[in-house]
Amino acid sequence: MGFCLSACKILWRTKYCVLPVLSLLVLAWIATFPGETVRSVLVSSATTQTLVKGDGLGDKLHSTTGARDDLNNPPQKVDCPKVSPLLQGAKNLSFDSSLTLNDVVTENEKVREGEYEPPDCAARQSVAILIPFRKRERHLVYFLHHLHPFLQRQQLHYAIYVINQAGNVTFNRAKLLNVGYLEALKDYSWDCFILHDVDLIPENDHNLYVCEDQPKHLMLARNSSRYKLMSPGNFGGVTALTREQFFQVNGFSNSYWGWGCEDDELYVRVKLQKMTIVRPPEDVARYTMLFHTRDKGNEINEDRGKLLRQTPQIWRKDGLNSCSYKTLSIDRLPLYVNVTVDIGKP
Ligand code: UD2
Ligand code: MN
Repeated sequence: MGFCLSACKILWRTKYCVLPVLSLLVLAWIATFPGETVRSVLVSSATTQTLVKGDGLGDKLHSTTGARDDLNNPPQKVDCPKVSPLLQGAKNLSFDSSLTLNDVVTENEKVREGEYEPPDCAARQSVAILIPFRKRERHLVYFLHHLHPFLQRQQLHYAIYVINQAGNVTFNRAKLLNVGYLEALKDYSWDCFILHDVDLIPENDHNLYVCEDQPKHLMLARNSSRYKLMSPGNFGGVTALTREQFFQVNGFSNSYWGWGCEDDELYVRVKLQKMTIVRPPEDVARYTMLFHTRDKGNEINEDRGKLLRQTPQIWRKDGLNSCSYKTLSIDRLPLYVNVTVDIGKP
């Protein structure tokens, strides 16, 4: 009994030393484990922490199997083939006067807000189609009716933007296309821009609506000129420039009010940058032009020749970087994005 009492007294007096000594002993024991074992102990304790922190299924999968990525990102699509198997070649186009915009909406249920992506493969380019527009509703119905299936057969990721000039002041095709470029880039970083008159319908889907390493002129012949080849200096109607090419030339001039020469001006800008023009094969780059007379408000621009001669001096300060406008509305309609814009006046 006396021995017990004195042993207890000793333990009581040394109680502050016993705990640290015990801890040191445990640590020395862990240090004798092989490296891998220690690491796995640390990892599993971290895993446990994650599991405790998150209460969703996602967190549990992340910390245990890493399978969360598979759940959130569907399997990557393979690239679409270089030549789409859906192409049909030359086509005789028809223009049924009873066709309505609603009919075209019904025909194109897979198009959402003017945008489409091939379901089975990853498109090789993302392409924004820009249409300068005012009061050509009938032409637009035919354009959408033909272009949506045409672009889908080419297996493109694309969207159609209609840039609608508000008011009745003189039309300015070039400035509308600058606005289209700037507005479309707010939606998506498009690789390629197709600058497209609303009244030109491509006849052959081998005329590919993609960009090349040089600016491309896609319209070489049209029915209204009995398919006579356009002169090599022509750059109007339908052209394709990458995001970078269009940026490099500072877009179009904003100063071409009324009809004429804004397309020639873009050509001069391209040449000033030492770029060349590429073209599809002649038998492929054919278009049907929908009939029209000169629109009211788009009279011939009498200053066009004088302006054109000034291009080398003005291209740096007149273009995308000086394009001021007021967006009045952006309507995401089923078959196209309608950007209505006040671009000012001459
Ligand atoms: C030629 C060019 C065109 C352009 C124009 C001169 C070709 C095949 N086409 O077309 O690219 O250079 O001359 O400016 O070389 N628009 C409207 N509403 C209007 C006026 C014009 O929507 O009131 C749009 C529409 O997209 C039309 C485009 O602007 O297709 C060009 O105007 P155009 O058709 O009157 O000119 P055009 O056929 O002489
Ligand atoms: Mn025209």
